[in-house]
Amino acid sequence: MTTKNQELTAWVSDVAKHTQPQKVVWCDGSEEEYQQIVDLMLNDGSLSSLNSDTHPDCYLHLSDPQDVARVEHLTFICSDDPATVGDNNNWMPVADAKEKMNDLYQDCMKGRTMYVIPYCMGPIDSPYSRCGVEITDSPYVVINMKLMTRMGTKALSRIEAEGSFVKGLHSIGELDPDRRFIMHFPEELSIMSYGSGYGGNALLGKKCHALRIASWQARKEGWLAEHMLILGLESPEGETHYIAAAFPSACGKTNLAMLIPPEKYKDWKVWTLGDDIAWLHKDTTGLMRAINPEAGYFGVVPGTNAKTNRNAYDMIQQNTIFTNVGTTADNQPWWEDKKVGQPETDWKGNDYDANAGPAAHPNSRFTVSATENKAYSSLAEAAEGVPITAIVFGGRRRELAPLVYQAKSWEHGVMIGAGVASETTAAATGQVGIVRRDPMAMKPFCGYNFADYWAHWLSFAERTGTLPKIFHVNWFRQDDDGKFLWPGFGENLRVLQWIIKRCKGEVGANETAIGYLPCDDDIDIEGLDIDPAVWQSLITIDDQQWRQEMDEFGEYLESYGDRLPDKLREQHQQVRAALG
Ligand code: GTP
Ligand code: SPV
Ligand code: MN
Repeated sequence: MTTKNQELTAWVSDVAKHTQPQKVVWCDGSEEEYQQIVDLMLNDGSLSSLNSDTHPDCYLHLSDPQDVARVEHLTFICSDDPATVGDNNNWMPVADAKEKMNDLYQDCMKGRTMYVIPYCMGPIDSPYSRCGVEITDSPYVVINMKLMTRMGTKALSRIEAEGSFVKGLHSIGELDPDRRFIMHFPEELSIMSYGSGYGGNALLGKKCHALRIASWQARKEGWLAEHMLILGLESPEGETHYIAAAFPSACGKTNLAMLIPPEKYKDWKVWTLGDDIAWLHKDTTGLMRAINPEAGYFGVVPGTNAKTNRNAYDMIQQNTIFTNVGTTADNQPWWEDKKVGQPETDWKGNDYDANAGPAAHPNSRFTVSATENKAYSSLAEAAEGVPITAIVFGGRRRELAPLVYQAKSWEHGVMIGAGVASETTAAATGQVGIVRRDPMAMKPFCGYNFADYWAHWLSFAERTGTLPKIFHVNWFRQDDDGKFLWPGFGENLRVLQWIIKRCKGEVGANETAIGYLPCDDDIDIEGLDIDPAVWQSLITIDDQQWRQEMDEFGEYLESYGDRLPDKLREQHQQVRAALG
């Protein structure tokens, strides 16, 4: 296969000259091609089959033990203007980055196959979708891109019709952490990634394209590219409201997007539109609409069981690629908190030894097409996306942040989003469990200066009068023994119900300095084993703790200097003053 697009032809030929692959394969995205590459990987041992009776068409890939998560310290935004990139990113001048990468790429595909993967982020016929081409020497990337994106012939046709596309060059190199970089060149819509085969480092359509590059484009063009799930909440009367929610990595997006209502609310339904990324556009009537640029899920495996997330659990019984989980004696995948079976091997392929750490890596993942999800919304494929009623921010905070609260205005909501802080997780390399600032859950993903990003968010207030209402949630409050105070998972429906009632003006609230909190009886907790004192602590705030939080947040905001939008500073000052 070749293409009519001359820019693409020239780029592929230049890359091949530079990297010297044994052969070049243009991917068509067909099932046959997927199966061929799976077979090839089964032969060379980079993939193994799982139990075909219990898990038909499921495979296991064990990545290099030093290559199991995103590497934020090796991820750069390259532009000649460091101020545009901002202190929230690692920065490198374009020429330096190119020189470094071109050295690494020299002859790096010798003896390997170079795959050319045209892909479309978003429904193939949506005006909001954007295309890209990833060149990679990793067959693992090809099969993951097949499940995660609309990949192949149709995407290539759209590229030929449109002309423009994001160029992503990827090589696993030697998988040497000292020769590993993920570079972004937003001005020329290109990505260069070397030395990792893992998730967000290697599946370039995901975080590199759909967030870092797209956020840059979105600012220029007047839309938003966000680290958000999208769900539809359908009431027993058949009314559906769409919610977009931003939580940091491994903080519950997949789980909320696939929520199964508890028994008491079995007439309610949650539909999944997306579990990780949302592109938000204001339509011609002033409504904010969302599409999910992805077509599959790259989800956290540990913790997934028939109780916490039945939909996800069922979804990954077939047609799934598992990365870095353990296996049972009869070759079923196994992970911590699966609740059934016993591990025989661990994620490094060794015999399981409880003293040597978990069987599944804490950031082990499943890759599966969205169409395997029973709760996949029919509107997920709609070219025009869905209208968003509420935007929800959240984080993993063992104290401070109440279960839920509502912003008093759009501007106040932007400040709440900018104030998101969360305990770090295994999704990125580095220490786990330390609270860090993660504005809008975009710290690792915003492709430009956060101060300009907040100004862009604020600008939506002038674009339309019918913006979504903004909320903040925290499912992760703990007692002194580390026990979660809120049951979470399916029971989070009760909080979503309050959010929608607030949006419809059907319920009052308790006005506090930080926003509107639920009144005592307005969230139904019947049937939950929650002590009344604990419930009170979940729906009230500690002024002293919040004064300290707002002081720290204020210092963080001021670190952005003159670029910080005045409106954000004013919002912060108002809340701080109201706390006394
Ligand atoms: P990324 O894919 O990394 O962006 O993560 P995500 O936000 O989709 O996170 P995910 O839903 O996969 O959840 C990560 C971890 O949080 C899993 O181990 C879940 O079991 C756990 N989790 C999710 N929701 C809840 C909840 O409501 N309460 C508690 N206690 N844990 C939860
Ligand atoms: C995240 O880390 O937020 C993920 C996984 O969703 S990755 O694709 O590796 O970025
Ligand atoms: Mn994510």
